[in-house]
Amino acid sequence: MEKTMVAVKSDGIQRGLIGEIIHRLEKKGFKLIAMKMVKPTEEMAKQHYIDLKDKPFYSGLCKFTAAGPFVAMCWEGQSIVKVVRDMMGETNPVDSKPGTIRGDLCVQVGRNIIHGSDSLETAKKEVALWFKPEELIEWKSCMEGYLYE
Ligand code: IDP
Ligand code: MG
Repeated sequence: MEKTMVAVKSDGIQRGLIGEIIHRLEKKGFKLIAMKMVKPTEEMAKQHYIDLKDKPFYSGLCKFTAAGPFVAMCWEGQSIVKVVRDMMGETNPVDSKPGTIRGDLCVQVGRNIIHGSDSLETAKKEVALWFKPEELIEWKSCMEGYLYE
C-alpha cells in the first residue's frame, strides 16, 4: 500500500471544506492514517514547497501557508498518490474537470484549497516532514476485504 500526504489549505479551511475533502477520500475507500491541524511556521511552509523555490509565487505562497491553519493528513491505499492527484484535478482550477475537488470547489490557482503529493518520492518526504513515525496510525479497516481482493 502507498501513503500520500494530503492537506486542506487555509482557504479550504476558511471555506468550510475540511469535511468535504475528507468525505471524498473516505468514500473512495482510502484510509486515514494521520491528521493534525497546524499553523505552519514559514520554515515548514518553505520546506513543504521547496521544489518551487525558483518560482515567482514561492514567497507569497509560503507566507500565505504560514499565515493560516493547515490540516495535514496522511492517507493510505492502492496507487493512492496518482489517484488522489486525479481526484484533486489540475493545479489551476480553470483546467480542473468537473467532478474533481478543484473542478467542483474552487476558482483560482492561488486559492486551490487542497495539497496532494505529486509522486511516491515526494509523498515519502512530505509525510516525514509533517508527521513523526509514531504519529502514523496503522489500523486494520473492516472494509479491507471489500475494497481489495
Ligand atoms: P499542485 O498543488 O497541484 O501540486 P504545484 O505546482 O506544486 O501544484 O504548486 C503548489 C501550489 O502553488 C499550488 O497548489 C498553488 O496553490 C500555488 N501555485 C502554483 N502555480 C501558481 C501560480 O502560477 N500562481 C500562484 N500560485 C500558484
Ligand atoms: Mg505540488
